[in-house]
Amino acid sequence: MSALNDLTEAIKKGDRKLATASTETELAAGTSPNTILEALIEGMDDVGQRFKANQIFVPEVLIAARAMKEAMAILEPKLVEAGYKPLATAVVGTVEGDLHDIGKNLVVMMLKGASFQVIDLGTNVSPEKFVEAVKESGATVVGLSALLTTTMPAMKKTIDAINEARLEGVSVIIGGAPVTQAFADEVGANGFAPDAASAVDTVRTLIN
Ligand code: B1M
Repeated sequence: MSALNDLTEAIKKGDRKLATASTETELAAGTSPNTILEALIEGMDDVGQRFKANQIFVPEVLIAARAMKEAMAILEPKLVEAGYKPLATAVVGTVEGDLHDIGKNLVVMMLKGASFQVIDLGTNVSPEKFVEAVKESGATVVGLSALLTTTMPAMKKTIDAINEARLEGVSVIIGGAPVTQAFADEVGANGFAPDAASAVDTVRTLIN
């Protein structure tokens, strides 16, 4: 099997040693950083699809994401040298009053794995902080996560703040266990996703 196939398989299996060794082998062989990135993304896409289909669960996704992260740490400087541009920049966080971050972290990992630059604001993020981060970074995507019914209104507050700040060309996607498409429509979000893999699909649609 070629090292590029090894790379995709390493991410699918969450084998960080194979992921980092194959990345180094490919770089040493002169393979372009973009080609290596595509192989990594192919692995992560597969993980996302199997997660969506309930064939694998959160621990497997976290293990795959860790392998991806370690391979990316080797690849990133080479991508920068090669003038690589991420698909888009996304600002992601859990809304004000809410400290749950496991689902949000999965969304962040999946987006990174799909070639997005992600600014992770963490948890308990105020509307003002989201607006400030978008202004500073020029992000075109904002991802909001909420796990509590009591913090769902903070999603609307954040969307209202983004609209009031007249941030041009910014799409907002929301998600989290109590969040539904109907709620997303009600609060004026541009997109909703029930899980982290679907979040990547939705964001890809929003930026096109
Ligand atoms: Co809390 N908690 N919790 N909790 N907690 C829930 C959410 C709850 C349902 C438990 C219950 O009562 N059955 C309940 C909410 C009830 C409600 O609102 N109706 C609850 C409560 C009440 C509370 C406290 C108020 C408890 C208390 O102190 N009395 C308190 C609140 C603290 C606060 O936030 N201010 C609290 C605290 C905590 C812990 C700190 C102990 C811990 C969080 C640790 C952490 O996140 N670092 C915790 C946990 C772990 C849970 C449960 C058990 C698990 C949540 C989780 O991580 N799920 C949860 C009960 C449950 O769900 N079984 C519960 C796994 C995660 C992968 O799923 O986050 O849904 P999820 O993410 C999914 C999708 O929703 C989606 O993709 C992810 C992966 O596919 N998704 C997005 C998420 N964000 C997205 C964003 C997107 C798109 C998709 O686009 C941007």
